[in-house]
This record gives sequence, C-alpha cells and structure tokens, in this order.
Amino acid sequence: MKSFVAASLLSLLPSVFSKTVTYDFNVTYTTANPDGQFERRVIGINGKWPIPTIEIEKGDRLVVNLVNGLPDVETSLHWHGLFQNGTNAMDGPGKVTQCALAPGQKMTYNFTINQPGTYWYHSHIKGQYPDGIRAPLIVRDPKGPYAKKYDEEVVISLSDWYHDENPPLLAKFLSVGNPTGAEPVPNSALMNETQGMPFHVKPGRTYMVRLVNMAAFAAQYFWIEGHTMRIIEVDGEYTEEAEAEMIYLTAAQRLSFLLTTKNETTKNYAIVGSMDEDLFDQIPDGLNSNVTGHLIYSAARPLPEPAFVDAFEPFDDFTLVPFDGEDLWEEPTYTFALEVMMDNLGDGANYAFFNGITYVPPKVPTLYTALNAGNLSLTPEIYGRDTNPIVFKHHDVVELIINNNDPGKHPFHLHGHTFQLAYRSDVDAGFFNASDESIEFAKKPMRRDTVLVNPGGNVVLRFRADNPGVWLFHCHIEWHIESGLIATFIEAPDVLQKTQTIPEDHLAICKAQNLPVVGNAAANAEDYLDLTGQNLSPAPLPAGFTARGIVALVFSVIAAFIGIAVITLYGSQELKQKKA
Ligand SMILES: *[C@@H]1O[C@H](CO)[C@@H](O)[C@H](O)[C@H]1NC(C)=O
Ligand SMILES: *[C@@H]1O[C@H](CO)[C@@H](O)[C@H](O)[C@H]1NC(C)=O
Ligand SMILES: *[C@@H]1O[C@H](CO)[C@@H](O)[C@H](O)[C@H]1NC(C)=O
Ligand SMILES: *[C@@H]1O[C@H](CO)[C@@H](O)[C@H](O)[C@H]1NC(C)=O
Ligand SMILES: *[C@@H]1O[C@H](CO)[C@@H](O)[C@H](O)[C@H]1NC(C)=O
Ligand SMILES: *[C@@H]1O[C@H](CO)[C@@H](O)[C@H](O)[C@H]1NC(C)=O
Ligand SMILES: *[C@@H]1O[C@H](CO)[C@@H](O)[C@H](O)[C@H]1NC(C)=O
Ligand SMILES: *[C@@H]1O[C@H](CO)[C@@H](O)[C@H](O)[C@H]1NC(C)=O
Ligand SMILES: [Cu+2]
Repeated sequence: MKSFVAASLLSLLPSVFSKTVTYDFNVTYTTANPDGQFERRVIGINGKWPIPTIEIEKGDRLVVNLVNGLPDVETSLHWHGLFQNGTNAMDGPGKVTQCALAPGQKMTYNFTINQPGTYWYHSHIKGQYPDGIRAPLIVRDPKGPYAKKYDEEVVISLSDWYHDENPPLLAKFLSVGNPTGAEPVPNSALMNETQGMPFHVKPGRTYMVRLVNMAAFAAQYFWIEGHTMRIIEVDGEYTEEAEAEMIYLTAAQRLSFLLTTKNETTKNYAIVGSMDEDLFDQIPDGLNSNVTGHLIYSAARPLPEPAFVDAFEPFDDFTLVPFDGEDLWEEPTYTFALEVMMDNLGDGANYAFFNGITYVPPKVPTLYTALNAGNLSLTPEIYGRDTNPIVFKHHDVVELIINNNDPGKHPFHLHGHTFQLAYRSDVDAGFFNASDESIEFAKKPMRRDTVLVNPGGNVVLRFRADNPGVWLFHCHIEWHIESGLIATFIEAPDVLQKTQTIPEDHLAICKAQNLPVVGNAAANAEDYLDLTGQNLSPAPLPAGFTARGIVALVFSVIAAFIGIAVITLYGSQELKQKKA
C-alpha cells in the first residue's frame, strides 16, 4: 500500500514541477562578422546575433511572444523536430500552418514539449534562416537513460555562412541566368556561429556533446583529434551507444555523443568541421571548407592546427539501433513513392520536383483549409495541385519511398514525426525495387527526422500517422526549398477537425493583411472542389528546350547584345512569352 502511494505520487511529479519558459523575441536586423572576413547585415533577435539557444526541460511549456521587427520582410518560427502533437498551429511554416507575420505584427507560440533531445528553431519563410535566424533548442532529460553517464552537457552548432544576403542570392539562383540550378556556395564554415571555438574541458570527465547542423546547404564531417565519440542520440531519439571516429551531419540533422576526456592536461586537440564539397557544383578559388575549434585542457599550451585527413570515412547512421529496441513497423497500410528530379520550367529557371510537381504555396494556409473543409478534408485536390498534397488516414502505417533521380545528395526532413529508416541504397542504385529479394530492411531501424538520400539512390521510410495535422516533407537544403522540393502531408484531417482550433492571434495576423482564412487552396469557400485561380508553378518549357539549350541561349543573348548573333534574340523572346 505504502509503495503504491509512493509510486503514484512519483508519477504526479512531472506535472507538479513542469514549468512555463517564456521568451520575448523581437526579430531585428543587426550586423555580424562570424568568419572574420566580412561584416554584413544579419537577422537577429532583440538586436543581438547569434540568437538565443532555447533551453527547457522535458514536460515544460514553451511560450515565445514573437514580434516581427524587420521593416521590410515577413517572418515566422519553426521548432525543428518537435512533434507539435495536438498543437499543429504552432509548427510555424508560412502558408502551411499560419500566415507569416508582416512587419510590425506579433503573435504567440505556446506549446508543451514532451520529447527530450537536441533540436533547433529557425524561420520557415523562404531563404530567411541562412541570414542568421537559427539557433539550438535543447530539451533536457534529467531522467533519461544516459543522464547518469555524463558530468556535463554542452551544445556545438555547425553551419555555413554567406557574405551575401539571401534575397539577392536567391534571385540569381532561381533565374534564367542559372539554368543548371547551380546552388550558391557558402563563403565559410562555422562552428558555434564562429571560427576558433574554444571548448574548455576538465580531465577525466564525461561530456554529453549535442551537435546541431543549422546550415543553409552544407553537410559537415566532424571529428575531434585524439578522441572517440560515443553516439547516444540522433534527432531527439536515443540510440544504443555506438563508437565513431568521424560523424557526417547533413543540414538540419542533430546528434549527441559522450566524450570522455583524457587524464592528462599536457596537450590540446583540434576539433574539426569540414563541409562536404560533393554538394558544390564548383569550388570557388580560396574557399576554405574547414572550420577549426579546440578541445582545451590547458590554456597555457598551444592550440594545434588540424592534421590533414586523406579520406572521409564517417560513421553510417543506418547502423544505429534505437534505445527502445523498437522493431520495424510491419505491413504498411499506405505506401507511396516520391521521385526527386531537377528540371527547367518555361521561365528558364531550374526547379526541383517531387513526382513532377514543384511546390507553390496555396492562397489559404493548408491547415486552415483542412479545418474548414468538412468531409472534403480527405480529398487531396482541395489543397491545390502544386502543394503536392498527400492525405493519410488516422493510424495508417505509412511507407514512403524516395527515389532520387538526381545526381545530388539531399537531406529530407519530415515535420511532426520521426520515421524509421528501413532501407537506404548506395549511390546510383536507381529506383527502389520492391521485388528485389536481395534488399534487406533494418530489423530495428534507427529513427530520426532528417535523412540523407544518396545521389541516384533511394530510401524507404516508415512512420505511423498518429499525429493529426498538416506536416511538410521537404529537402532541407534551403536552395531546394526555394526551388520547390516540398510535399504537404495532411494527416487525419477528420480527427484534426474534432480536436484542434486556431488561436485568435494567429487568425488576426491573416486578417490584418486581408489574407483569407477559409476556403480551398484557391480561397474558394463556396465550392471546395473548384480550384479556379489557385497558385500554380510556371508552365513547362516549350518542347525541345533543355537546360543545355538555355545555357547556349543565354550565352547567345549576351552575344547578341554585343551585336554578334542578333538572330537568337527571337528564341529568348519566345521563351519569355511562354511564361505562365
Ligand atoms: C522591435 O524592434 C524594432 C527595431 O529595433 C523596433 O522598432 C520595435 O519598436 C521593437 N518592437 C517591440 C515590440 O519591442
Ligand atoms: C498557453 O496555453 C495554455 C494552455 O492552453 C494557457 O493556459 C496559457 O494561458 C497560454 N499562455 C499564453 C501566454 O498564451
Ligand atoms: C556554443 O554556443 C552555445 C550557445 O551560445 C553555448 O551554450 C555553448 O556553451 C557553446 N559551446 C562551446 C563548446 O563553447
Ligand atoms: C583516468 O583515470 C581514472 C581514475 O584514476 C582511470 O579509471 C581511467 O582508466 C584513466 N583513463 C585513462 C584513459 O587512462
Ligand atoms: C580541409 O581539410 C581537409 C581534410 O583534412 C583537407 O583535405 C583540406 O585540404 C583542408 N582544406 C584547407 C583549405 O585547409
Ligand atoms: C459530406 O457532408 C455533406 C453535408 O454535411 C453530406 O451531404 C455528404 O453526403 C457527405 N459526403 C460524404 C462523402 O460523406
Ligand atoms: C526488380 O527485381 C526483380 C527481382 O530481382 C527483377 O526481376 C527485376 O528485373 C527488377 N526490376 C528492375 C526494374 O530492376
Ligand atoms: C501523439 O499523441 C498521441 C496520444 O495523444 C499518441 O498516441 C501518438 O503516438 C503521438 N504521436 C506523436 C508523433 O507524438
Ligand atoms: Cu535537396
């Protein structure tokens, strides 16, 4: 009897002690020079950059009172990796779960966090977070399985940095002048938003190091000279301990490891991050893809330069095993494939596609459509052709196959869930072949929310549709978000209608901008099946044009301009007129 009382008291403790952590954030411009090469305008919070790391404990409520103090552009915040289970409206992407905040507008994000682990938050408005509005979000777990195995914890972010602001880079990237879709290459790699980060350690101790890659584009290889890392978490999911000498972290991925320091303090060690140059179409002269920090045992001793490594041989995250030992979810009830492709459209620019569709935002945030569509909410068409809508029923076991028909690496991210990585092919394996019996799925697959897909390869992911809501699935290379590599998953909208509503201050954001809050993707609230006037991507290229043709064309237009090949001008005029 006594022990029963004690146990039930204990189970009450979390709710008794859970607290509300409140931040007041005014998004503002400021200046910074994180790589020591160039001072530029950045997007900060409350006049400061880097912006605050959010720290909270599992079970706590996070309240962020957000003001858009930028005079000229809109903003919103997304809490990367948090499931927002029951609070879909707090997820953050503009035109998906809310209207973006116009200059001067304010709203409150307010939700509880029941997941421990390493996360981050960033603006989810086109191309904005590379300009600085990104930081770690740490959910501590004093009762977690590894809590007693380390003495201290510390966060280290990895990122990339551009000297130019995103809007002009984007205009050049997504234009007829860049028909091959070459992504702007960062100027520098950063570690903790700086270079030369000092990490002072004590001998004979164990640290839990939380790594977060907040880059716009670059994945990084990461290692600490003379030390082994013991991986215990990826993207908020605990794993069985796994030893690694080198880690590969794509944009948006996180990973925690235990690091036991040496007993001697006679030497310091380089901590190295190295951007994956495979991602870059060309390596600009003078680019240093590396960033160095130091594990400092003794401030009196020298800080060594990193040694060169001959080959990058990082730990393969596919081999990780979840700490809870959960088996592969068998017998999917909903299986579908997304084919990744890059191609030009009629405006000559290079776009990214899932199954032939490049994402274009709807007129009404997709969540608002789902909540107001009655029993038509299960009909994908109402969400608009180019939002790439896919509807799941409650408790579906979803199997998502990604076939990468592109020679680039892509880190795909799902909002609202972690997924099991059942299978990942090698480079150039082609499309996933379900009848190939030599393919073996992981029996206890690692779960995470962002996964690397190899060039020309495929992955098979599984998750349960147990979180009613509207969740984006997209590549986390910011350039590819901008060129449309996004699909919209609408999960159990019928259940959503019975359980969730939109806070008044969110609706007020839209209303003050005269943006519709009901209706289908075309803002038609009378007839949800009539999509007349919906936002659509540019029309396809006229038959016979190829990316190469456009390169030749652009070149000849320049030539024509200087009076050599006047005739090709006709070609370019035709191209412009075909733009939808
Ligand atoms: C936010 O910052 C901007 C720019 O500094 C300032 O003009 C504005 O008054 C601030 N708003 C609030 C509510 O603090
Ligand atoms: C946050 O939401 C909770 C639960 O709905 C509510 O009690 C609380 O007042 C809200 N806080 C703010 C600052 O809006
Ligand atoms: C990295 O930056 C974060 C946020 O400012 C800080 O909490 C952390 O201690 C830094 N890490 C190291 C190793 O200094
Ligand atoms: C460091 O010292 C501790 C305690 O004396 C010992 O248990 C441990 O094995 C030593 N570690 C190394 C790497 O020598
Ligand atoms: C960056 O590090 C890699 C791996 O050690 C090395 O191959 C490369 O030369 C380094 N780059 C520079 C500019 O030092
Ligand atoms: C949807 O709801 C309408 C009106 O509430 C009803 O007439 C119609 O039969 C329903 N359709 C389906 C497919 O359930
Ligand atoms: C898929 O695998 C089956 C069985 O190995 C094989 O017969 C078939 O040719 C494969 N299909 C493709 C498109 O490779
Ligand atoms: C969401 O919460 C429900 C219980 O309310 C739970 O069954 C489900 O597993 C949760 N889903 C996620 C993704 O957290
Ligand atoms: Cu991509």
